Amino acid sequence: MFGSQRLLAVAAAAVPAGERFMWVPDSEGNLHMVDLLDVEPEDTPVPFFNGEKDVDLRLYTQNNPSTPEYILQSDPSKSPSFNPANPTRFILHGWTSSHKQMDPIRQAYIDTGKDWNIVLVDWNGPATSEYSISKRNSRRVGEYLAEVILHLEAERGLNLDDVYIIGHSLGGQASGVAGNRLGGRVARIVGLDAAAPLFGTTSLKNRLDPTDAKIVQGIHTNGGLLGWDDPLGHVDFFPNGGSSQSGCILDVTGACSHNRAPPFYAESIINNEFVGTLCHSYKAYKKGNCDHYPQAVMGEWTPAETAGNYYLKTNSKKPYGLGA
Ligand SMILES: [Ca+2]
Repeated sequence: MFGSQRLLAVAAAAVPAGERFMWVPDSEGNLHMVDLLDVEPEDTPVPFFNGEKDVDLRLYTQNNPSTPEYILQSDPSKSPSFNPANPTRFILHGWTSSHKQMDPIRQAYIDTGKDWNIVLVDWNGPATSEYSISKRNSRRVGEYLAEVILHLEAERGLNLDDVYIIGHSLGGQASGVAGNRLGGRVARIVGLDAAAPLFGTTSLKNRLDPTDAKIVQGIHTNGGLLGWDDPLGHVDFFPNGGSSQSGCILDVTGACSHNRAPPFYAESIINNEFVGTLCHSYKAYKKGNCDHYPQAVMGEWTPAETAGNYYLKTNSKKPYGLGA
């Protein structure tokens, strides 16, 4: 980051909440000014959006662990390894990113040795616009994903009881849109620090909330800045309090903390030592006031009946999980 940008970042961080502009870092760490009042009517059409062209659905299985097949509604022969008998996971990246950001999650599923349909949803083109435009595009990505899931259900035997949608940042909000258009029938949606900027006035139809799946889990790592602060699911996890992550030094833009959520999830798949404790605040959790309350693991293996707000601490580097 250039020196002047760093100064601006510090200045932006010093601006009290409620101001009009904020700086949002892209996947390269460059800062972009976002006008928080630049909110279009919610259902503004998205011109030139072509789901099959703009969104790649990259399927990986134990047959093709690292070379994708592409799920196309128009040509099922491109994804012969899809097996409806296996659990399916759709994984969405965030703003200015690509499937590469979420590849460690693919690897973790493969490393379990179990059979899965792992689908990395790459929407890099629509994600790489001005933030407000990408925010609007993310709604269409969610709608397109819902169309594809309906197609897979009708034509290829996909069972929505075996489907999780996992999305980071803008991809987390897009996951909620997909779930909404599917009538909340998907088994689980996980919002990995689901995006906050410009979503403050967005209706529940177009952002992640508990009606979007049978179980919605929120994992909050930069709540109050780049990520959604309040609980948004049936169960919400707040690692290190949910706003600032261990080892993220001088994280004035929030990028380091925000981008911890995907590696937390990847680790949770293969080696889940993220043990949360039900509590009413991080302060109370740290004091030990909730030590006698229920515990649950965060991420892929959270038991279905888990509900409420869970707090945990993590390491500052891999492996992040600390155990009970
Ligand atoms: Ca919703």
